[in-house]
Amino acid sequence: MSVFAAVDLGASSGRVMTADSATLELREAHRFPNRPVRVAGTLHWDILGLYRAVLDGLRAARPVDGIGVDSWAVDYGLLDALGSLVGNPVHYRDERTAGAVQPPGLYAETGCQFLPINTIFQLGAEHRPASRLLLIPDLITYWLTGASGTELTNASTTGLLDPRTRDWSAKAFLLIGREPGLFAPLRRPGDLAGHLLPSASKETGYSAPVYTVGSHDTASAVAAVPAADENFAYISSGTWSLVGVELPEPILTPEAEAANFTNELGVDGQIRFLRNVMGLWLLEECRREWTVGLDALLAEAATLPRRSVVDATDPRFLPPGDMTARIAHACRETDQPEPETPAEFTRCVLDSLAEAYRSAIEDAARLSGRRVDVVHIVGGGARNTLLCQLTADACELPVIAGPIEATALGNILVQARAAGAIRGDLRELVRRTQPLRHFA
Ligand code: LFR
Repeated sequence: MSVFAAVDLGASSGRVMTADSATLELREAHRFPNRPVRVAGTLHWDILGLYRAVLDGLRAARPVDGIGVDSWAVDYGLLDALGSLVGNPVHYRDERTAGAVQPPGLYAETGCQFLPINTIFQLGAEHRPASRLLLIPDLITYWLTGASGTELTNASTTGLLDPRTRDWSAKAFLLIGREPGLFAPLRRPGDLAGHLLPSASKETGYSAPVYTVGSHDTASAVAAVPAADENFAYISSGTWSLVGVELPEPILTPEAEAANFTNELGVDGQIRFLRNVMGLWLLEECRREWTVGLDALLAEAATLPRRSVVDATDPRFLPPGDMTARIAHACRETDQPEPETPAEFTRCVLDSLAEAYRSAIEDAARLSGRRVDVVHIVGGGARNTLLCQLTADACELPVIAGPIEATALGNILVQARAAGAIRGDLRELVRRTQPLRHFA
């Protein structure tokens, strides 16, 4: 039996989780907040604080047989010729990309849904000179091991990769006047990234191999969806909700572009054909204005009727701050009653999410021809009983909720398979070992 540690950095919190290859029972070694910092008008990630917390978490995890790192996508750190960090990574919610527009022809090349946060648009607004760019999980892996690479699933969110060749798109790089050599060489989930450097081992108290995993958190989460066959839709529900189907090949048609669907790579080369929905970010941001606890809010929201629904894919909800005012404004604009109490806002957010899920699943099925018999909700949102039920009602499909820590589990499964500690169908292992809840 071997034990593996997943470093999973989310937009509002990070965690180090462990599981052994026999039971796949997840244990939390360390959980820590991830609080962005605005400096001189720019919103940054506190990357060194996060790295400190990763080391603390790995020490708390005790000796493990492998480590893998995943995080949110699209963001990066820049290094100089000596490998030192150039400035602090900028948060994708910073306004520097607010004016971004999709160049014609780009979608047919990269299959990336137009979102101003995409790396390609961030690079358009980037003025710091650098020799090398490392995506966030690759940067943490670099600090742990000294080895640099660009993990493929995360590379597919940059807007610079061609999902057909699974390699960089020369055309996309030409558009922004950069060279693919800015990125470290591509590596794949399951590759050995390296071993903990002596300086890192000193902090953790042990040495261990570091594996490349689906370093895009959504790739790891969808790897741990307990689907029994291909006729399913998934909702990876956390700060964002990523909603779609899994396909063997990308869809790069004008119809897919118009429907704002993206083609991201999965851990075994699958395509995640999905739409980004704002997700529980809407509620997290509202809650920063209130003092009521989440359980009380959800209990009261469950007693309320559905009243107003806003478009939970609207980029106006992207930046932080004033969320209740923005939601109320969106209701007013569409002649719907404005929520007034925290419970009413909560109900409006959850109904809006359920509605956005229904629309994304219908569009995914229509555009791909894939039949959807069941909806899997994984991630933190799988804990939210009201959201799961509203989703089942809106989609008129059965919903299976869980695992809640799908990302950490997907991360560990890929390491364990690479190390030869587990074999066979990863999803079958998830079905056999993880608690799931059913909604109809
Ligand atoms: C989810 C996620 C999404 C990505 C967004 C921004 O945590 O990784 O897949 O679109 O964050 O990076």
